[in-house]
Amino acid sequence: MQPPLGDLDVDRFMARYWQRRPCLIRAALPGAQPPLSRAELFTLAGRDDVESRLVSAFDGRWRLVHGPFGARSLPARSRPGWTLLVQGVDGHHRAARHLLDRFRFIAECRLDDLMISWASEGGGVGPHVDSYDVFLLQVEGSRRWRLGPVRDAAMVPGLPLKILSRFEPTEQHDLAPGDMLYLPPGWGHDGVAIGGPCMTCSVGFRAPSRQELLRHLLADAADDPGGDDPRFTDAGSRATRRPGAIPGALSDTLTRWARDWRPRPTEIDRAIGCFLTEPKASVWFDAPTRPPTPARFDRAARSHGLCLDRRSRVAYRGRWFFINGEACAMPATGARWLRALADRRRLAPAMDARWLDDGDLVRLLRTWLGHGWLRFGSDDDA
Ligand SMILES: [Mn+2]
Repeated sequence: MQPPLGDLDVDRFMARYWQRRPCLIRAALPGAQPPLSRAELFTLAGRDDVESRLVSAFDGRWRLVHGPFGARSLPARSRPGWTLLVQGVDGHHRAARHLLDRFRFIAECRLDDLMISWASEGGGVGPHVDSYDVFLLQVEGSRRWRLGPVRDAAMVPGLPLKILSRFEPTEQHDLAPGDMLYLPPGWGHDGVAIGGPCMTCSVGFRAPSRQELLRHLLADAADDPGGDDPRFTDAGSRATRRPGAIPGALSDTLTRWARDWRPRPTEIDRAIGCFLTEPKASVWFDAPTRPPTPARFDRAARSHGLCLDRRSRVAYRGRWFFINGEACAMPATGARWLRALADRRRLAPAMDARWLDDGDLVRLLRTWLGHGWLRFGSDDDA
């Protein structure tokens, strides 16, 4: 599948622009269509398992409301100055997920989600800055983007959303359907619908922070002391006259435990993979009501193949395979098939599918299918 970069070579894009500087790509995806209609987007915003926001600036007053939004709770489409933002559309819509598949020239564990915004004339979320990389693909109508480096990160105080108080754009571009703007983290930007309503797809990539990793690593370590878990002893200590004070020996021992603690390399590997494949809090999987018997699994997999659920996050490294925040040791013979599943998000059907002869692999796949993480067929069928 072609990367949506128009005439720009993907290696050149990565070397010159990724994480470095903004890049405007005219006709990045010629003939781009909205992956879903405005009506479908509004319907999604009415669901309580979908994260949505309404931002308006009526009479110059910024307002932010969180969804879900009932059919009649959004402003009139003809009223200028508002925008609806729907997060994680890729988890709910096939064409939206397919759009993301074009961005697989970047490791999937860096992918955040597809956010789609619909703005009435003049609508936008104001000048702001993000800590994520984002590809802003125009799919309907026109949007005027102004952007520039952030010299002053101060926000307008007292607003429900973060708006740069001193935004000094250095560039301005009007994007038509098929045009795309790439922004690295830390660039100020402001996009406004011009000449009528518009729809924009934001393909966001997450950059993990050290704090986020440590939270996972320490939580894992807390759950699994890993063999010996020493306990403080103070035989021979004297009666205290200051019972409120922490005894020196106690403090020394605990300090030493904290200082000497090192995660084992395998714990680090696990924590990294689990952290990077953790589904978002809003994600739920639909487990099949009746998991297939081994015989039916074999028949269905041979004739339809398997694919990952749209919401599943997978990754591999070394002897570990990670799926939706869980780690499993790579099965010895099935490793190449699991890596293929992660790289292509599916295992193709074939009557002679050799991956179905691998008992360890099939046991894993059946378990994951039972969780709703995998399905028979391809994502085109759903
Ligand atoms: Mn933004």
